[in-house]
Amino acid sequence: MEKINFLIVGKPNSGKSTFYNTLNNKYLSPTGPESGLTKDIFKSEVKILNTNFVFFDTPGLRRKNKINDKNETKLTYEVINLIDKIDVVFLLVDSSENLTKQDLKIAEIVIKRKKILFVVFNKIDLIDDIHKFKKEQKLYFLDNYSPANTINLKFISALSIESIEQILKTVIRTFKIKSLKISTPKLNNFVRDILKNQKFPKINKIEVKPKYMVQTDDDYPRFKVFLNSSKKVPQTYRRFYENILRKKFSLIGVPIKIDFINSKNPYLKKN
Ligand SMILES: Nc1nc2c(ncn2[C@@H]2O[C@H](COP(=O)(O)OP(=O)(O)OP(=O)(O)O)[C@@H](O)[C@H]2O)c(=O)[nH]1
Ligand SMILES: [Mg+2]
Repeated sequence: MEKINFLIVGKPNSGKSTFYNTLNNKYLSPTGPESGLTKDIFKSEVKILNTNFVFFDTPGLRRKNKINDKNETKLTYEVINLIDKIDVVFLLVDSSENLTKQDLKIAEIVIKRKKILFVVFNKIDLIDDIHKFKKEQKLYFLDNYSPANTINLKFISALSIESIEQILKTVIRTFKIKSLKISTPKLNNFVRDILKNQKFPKINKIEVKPKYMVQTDDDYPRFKVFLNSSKKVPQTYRRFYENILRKKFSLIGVPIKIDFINSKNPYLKKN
């Protein structure tokens, strides 16, 4: 049976404990309007959809310069360290406040550690024009986290979630995508196809083309792509390649990494 470690983080008062209780279908972690209510990490194990979920509720993370309590500092480090041992992070944002620097800072940590990230706009019931709100947030992430396929967006009201199962199904699906292993023949069929059908961006007037690619042995989809060029590829090329690769293999909502290897690389000569 699959086991998924599921961490809820976010600023104080964003509704983490409310969401945690809803997931557990039990009032385990105290909630309330006062900020900074949760003072410890809560952990629970629940079997849902044939999956062992380990849920973690955490104290709200405040900016470092706002903390002057040793215990809070210690807990903040504990939460940040916990991210390493986690599969899925739900970063809860209070929809009635703007997305803050602190939210984005937490998101960056999760992205850097190659974890599955859901940015969850909670308290959506407090928003007047939900349609407009969703559109704006989606656009923001598309513009600032390109390709946006790294981040999953959700809009919920933790007080009255219609279907926890629906949310957890998405989580399981994304978890499976992250552990996907694509065979070398499949990857090279893909390379052959794009060589036939695609124009590649030029570097110094030369169209930079892939020759061969493999997936590495990491715990998230990571690839090595061997190129016909000896030049370091620019960010635009990386994005271009990542987009078509994600599309082809439906690598949506998960971190991926592509290492481009130039033909002058000694590794390539050896092989
Ligand atoms: N309107 C609305 N209120 C919510 C929602 N979710 C939580 N709340 C309220 O927001 C307040 C804070 O909720 P908590 O779950 O305690 O928030 P928290 O993130 O755990 O807060 P800390 O433990 O202090 O970091 C409570 O008064 C909740 O009832 C929601 O979806 N809609
Ligand atoms: Mg709490």
